[in-house]
Amino acid sequence: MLYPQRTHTRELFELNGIWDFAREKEAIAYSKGFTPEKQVAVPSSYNDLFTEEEFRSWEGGTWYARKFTLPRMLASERIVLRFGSVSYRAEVYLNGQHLGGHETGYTPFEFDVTDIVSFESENLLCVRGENILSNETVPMGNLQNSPEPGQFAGQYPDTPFDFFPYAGIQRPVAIYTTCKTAWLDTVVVKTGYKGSTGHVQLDGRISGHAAKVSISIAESESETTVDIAEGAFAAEIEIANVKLWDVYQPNLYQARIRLLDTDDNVIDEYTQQFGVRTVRVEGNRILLNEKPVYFQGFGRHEDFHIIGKGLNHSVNIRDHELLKWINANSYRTTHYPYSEELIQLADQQGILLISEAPAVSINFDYVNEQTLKAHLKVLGELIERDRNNPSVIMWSVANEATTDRPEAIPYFKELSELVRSIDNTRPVTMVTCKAENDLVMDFFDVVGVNLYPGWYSLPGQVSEAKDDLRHTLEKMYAKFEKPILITEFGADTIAGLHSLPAEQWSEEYQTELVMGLIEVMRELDYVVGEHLWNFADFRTAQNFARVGGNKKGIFTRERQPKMVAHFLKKLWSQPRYEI
Ligand code: GCB
Repeated sequence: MLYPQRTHTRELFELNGIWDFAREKEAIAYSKGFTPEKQVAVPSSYNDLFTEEEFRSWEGGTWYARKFTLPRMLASERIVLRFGSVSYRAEVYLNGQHLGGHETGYTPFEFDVTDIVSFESENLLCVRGENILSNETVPMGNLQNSPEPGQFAGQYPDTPFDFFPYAGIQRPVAIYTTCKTAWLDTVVVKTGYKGSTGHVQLDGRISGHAAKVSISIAESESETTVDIAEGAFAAEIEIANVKLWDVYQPNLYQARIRLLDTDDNVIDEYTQQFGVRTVRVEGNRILLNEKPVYFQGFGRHEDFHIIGKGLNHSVNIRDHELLKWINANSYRTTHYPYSEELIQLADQQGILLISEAPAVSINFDYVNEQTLKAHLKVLGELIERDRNNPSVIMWSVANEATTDRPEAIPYFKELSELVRSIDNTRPVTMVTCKAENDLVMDFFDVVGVNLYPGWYSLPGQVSEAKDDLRHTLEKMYAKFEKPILITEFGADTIAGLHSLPAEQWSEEYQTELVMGLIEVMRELDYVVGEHLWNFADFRTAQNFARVGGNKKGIFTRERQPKMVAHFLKKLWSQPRYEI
């Protein structure tokens, strides 16, 4: 699905702002309009907007409604209604008519509403959201499970993962138009280079009737025209003196794609941005443009005061500024697909992303066929969505599943096969918390591992934690013989709490532990990166181990540095590998 844009042939406007809101408490036809309980902001999570607990922890049906008017000059166009995401599931109604639904939050969906919208009167848009998680959703929830490593059981709300289950219309809602005759549906860009010549393979699908496609790349002054056969086209383009996309050198190209009729009239126009770069694994290295890259960065969350997981450009800008300040080069979109707008920012700013499916804490005590189906669906949607973004250099299919169980083997085999069947241009990882007992690493190119010595084990014992880390990594490498990326390590830390000698929860302890563990990682040549947990403090469900959320942030939730940030900044200012 294409990201919506305004072009010479497409109009675009957003339906963000203030909507009406009500919880579904009665068996009435909300879809035809309802009496609001509250007003709500879109995009935003609804949970932290209001003062009442029953709204904050509400997981059942939520109804959103707003009216909008369409200008008559668009009456001849095809009209599409698009949602950036609604968590966890949505049913959409326009003028009382059911358009359809979408499951698994965090990925976009859209409806052709050409025959339903009115140009004579106001249109009423009603959206039913619902955030009831189960053993058949991805992520899972409401399992009433008992704790085991990697499972955050016994919390309120009952989530087996460690972040607040924010919900609502968390990303933009938009209407865009295309011409009714024909429009570009999808485009896939694959890139490579030889010497100074860039190679771009562009494959697209169209709907409707058009004769050919013209593709021009402004930066390279090239124009190619190809025919359309059975709704598809393919073009190979060369870019002389190509400027590669790289970390903090985000050279981007814009492919202007125009569908033409037999008289060369433009029916549809869309600009697809891309970067020319390659990524692959060789031996113990991940190579970006054939040069080894050492990952220094974080696991993160889309999380901020009041808006929860709602898209906020200001927070996104601040976060990327902090990443640059601290000399990080990468992050993992833990534990779900981040907004398209954030991925685009990473493209523009040259930040490497590991894009993760929302499969966190999958527990094989509860998995059934439906779980796998939901997982495959959302993983496919994520790859379709992000495959043209040069910042995305690896896929992560899951975080901390109980992959020490034999049932995990066929499940993860299927996931890895799906990824490779859609995209063979990026390495694939899975993030384990089972260390050398993991049974599914054979299916992946890079080992991702979360390890918390000095926190969940060996509390307060930095030196023992370092030995423990070394020992675990040695065992893992002996078994898997693949590059290992440390995808999480760290310590909860209350900003402003100090202690000498260092004690758990203090800034001194976080600094000593984190810097000590990094020393060990850097002794081991097969370790290809250090991703700290977490970039910033974040909201979680409630339980006795979480004091106002997870405090493992290197930055506070307000996005100010803790002590350790200054040490990381210094360490990360020197490249790990010689350039
Ligand atoms: C993990 C999880 C992450 C948690 C973190 C922690 O292993 O992947 O979601 O927040 O540990 O702080 O316990």
